[in-house]
Amino acid sequence: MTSIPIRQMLRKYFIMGSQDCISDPVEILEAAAKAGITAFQFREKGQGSLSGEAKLELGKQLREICFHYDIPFFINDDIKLAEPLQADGIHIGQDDTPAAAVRRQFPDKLIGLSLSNPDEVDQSPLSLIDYAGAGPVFATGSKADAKTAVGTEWITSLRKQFPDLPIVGIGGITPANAASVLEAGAGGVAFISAVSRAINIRQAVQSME
Ligand code: TZP
Ligand code: MG
Repeated sequence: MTSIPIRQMLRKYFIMGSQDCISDPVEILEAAAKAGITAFQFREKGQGSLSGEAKLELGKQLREICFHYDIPFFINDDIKLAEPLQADGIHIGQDDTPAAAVRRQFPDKLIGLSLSNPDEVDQSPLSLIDYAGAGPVFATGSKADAKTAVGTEWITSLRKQFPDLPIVGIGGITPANAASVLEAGAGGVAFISAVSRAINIRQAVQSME
């Protein structure tokens, strides 16, 4: 289990599965790790994604890289992989296993929850989670069922309502707009395509500020 403080790990949070990658996911994660990402989420999901044994095998390779570079490893949704992949945390959406059940099953793991609008905030047990993923801040092409982009105003509003909640912005975040997400009050930025499809991964990660 990682001892890195949650706020530090949210700073540059890379999310990816093989479906997001323009080349070998293992090489992409290795390059992103060397360039300074602060957390990784394995999100093998959507069109073209792996399942079953192939998903587990890729997860193990990505997990090894995170161990090597001391980068906290999160699993998206698929809580049955949390133990086999020795995940530090689990990220869930509003339609996944409820946070209360995840917390019961994994008292010692970190839990992240997606928050896209005030109704979701009202129905979410925020005291049980470790951080909120707020967005999509900008339009995204990486999630087929993404909700409407909510802008940096959503970050501002969450920050005002919950001054102590660790928040990471997600959705359409690039080196060109990351600063606006941080200035709105997010503790960090989460991104898929800006790095998984980057020509220069090092430059993309380093300029997320
Ligand atoms: N949740 C909200 S937007 C999104 C997820 C998983 C996709 C983010 O991908 P990108 O490529 O950084 O827009
Ligand atoms: Mg989900």
